[in-house]
Amino acid sequence: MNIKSNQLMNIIEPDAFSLAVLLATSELAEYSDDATFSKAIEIFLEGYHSFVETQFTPHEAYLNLRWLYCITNGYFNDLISDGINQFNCPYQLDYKSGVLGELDDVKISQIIQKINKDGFYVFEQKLSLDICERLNYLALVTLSQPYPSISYDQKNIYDRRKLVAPIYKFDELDIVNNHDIQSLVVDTSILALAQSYLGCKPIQDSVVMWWSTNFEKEANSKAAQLYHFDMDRIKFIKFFIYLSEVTTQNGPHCYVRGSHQSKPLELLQDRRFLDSEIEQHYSKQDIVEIIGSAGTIIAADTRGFHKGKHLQSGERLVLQIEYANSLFGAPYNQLNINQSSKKFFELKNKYKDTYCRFN
Ligand SMILES: O=C(O)CCC(=O)C(=O)O
Repeated sequence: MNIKSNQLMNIIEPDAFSLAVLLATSELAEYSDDATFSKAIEIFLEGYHSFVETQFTPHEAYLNLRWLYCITNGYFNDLISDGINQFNCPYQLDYKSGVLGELDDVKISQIIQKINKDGFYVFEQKLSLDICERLNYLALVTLSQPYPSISYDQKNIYDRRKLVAPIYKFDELDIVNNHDIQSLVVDTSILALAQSYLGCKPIQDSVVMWWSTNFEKEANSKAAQLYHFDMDRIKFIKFFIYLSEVTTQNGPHCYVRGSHQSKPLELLQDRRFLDSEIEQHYSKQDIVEIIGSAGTIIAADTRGFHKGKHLQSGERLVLQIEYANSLFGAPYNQLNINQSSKKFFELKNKYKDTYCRFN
C-alpha cells in the first residue's frame, strides 16, 4: 500500500474510476502505518474494483467505507471524491432553472457556499401546491410498508385512523412511475445543484417517499428519529420536499449546522445519538428544526448529524431525491420504468450516467 501515485500510473491499467480510487488510497496509505487502517483500505480498494466490474458493492467493502469515514473524520471520503472528480467531469448544462427557481452560475455558487458551510439549504422557491396535492393523493392510494414492522410483506393503504407504525414507506418502483415524480427526478435545477455540490456528474441513487406518524410516544431509532449521519455513499446530497405542512409538532427535519465538515471525536461513531449527546457538543443555534409549508424544499448533506423529529401530533409526507458521486456503497435499486413521461424519457437518455438506474 505504500506505493506512490506515479508508480501506480505506470503499473496499472484500470478504468478511470478505479485509477482515481487507487490514487486517492495510495495517498491515504502514507497517512497512516496502522495495520488495521491499511487492511481497511485494502478491502475498500478490492471492493471498489469489484464494484467497477459488477456494479455491486461487497458488503464488507461498504462497511469499511463507513469505518474509514469515522476513523479519518471524513478525510477519506473527501480524498476519494477528489479522485473521482478528476475523471468524471460535470456536464455542460445550458439550462439550470426548475423547481429550485431561476438558477444561474452566480446563484448556484451562493447556494453551494451555504451548503459547504452549514450542510443544508432551504430554498425560497417551493414546489407548487398542485403537485403537492397530486402527490398526497398518490400517497393515499398506493400501498406502503409500515416500518418498523413485525412483517415486511404486509403493505397497506395508509389509514391515518388506524396507525400501526411510525413511518410508512413506498416502494421506489411504485412512485417512480408517477409523472410528477419523474419530472422532479429529471429536474434540471436539482441536477445542476447536485453536480455543483458533488463536483462531478451526479448519479441519481434513490427516490423515497414516506409518511411519518405520531403512532409512538417516543422517538423511534429505526424511523430515523434519533440523530445520526448517513454513510451509504462516498459523497451525496439529499433533496427533501415537504408534501404536507411541517411545524415543530409534526416531525420537522432537524440538522446540526456544520456537522458535515468534521465531528467531535466522541461522536465519531457509527450509531444513533440522543439529543443530549448532540447538545453537549453543539450550541442551540446550530441545532436547527426546519419547518415550512407544503412544497418546502431542502438540500442537505446528511453526512452531517440529522434526524426526523418525533411527532407529537399529526403526520408528515415527504419526498426525498438523492444524488451521489458513485453508486458504490449500500445496495440500490435498478428500476424498470413502464410509464415514462416524454420529458423523463428524453432526459434519462440525454444524461445516461446520471439516470443509469432507470431502464
Ligand atoms: O425524517 C427525516 O427528516 C430524517 C430522514 C433521514 O434521517 C434520512 O433521510 O437520512
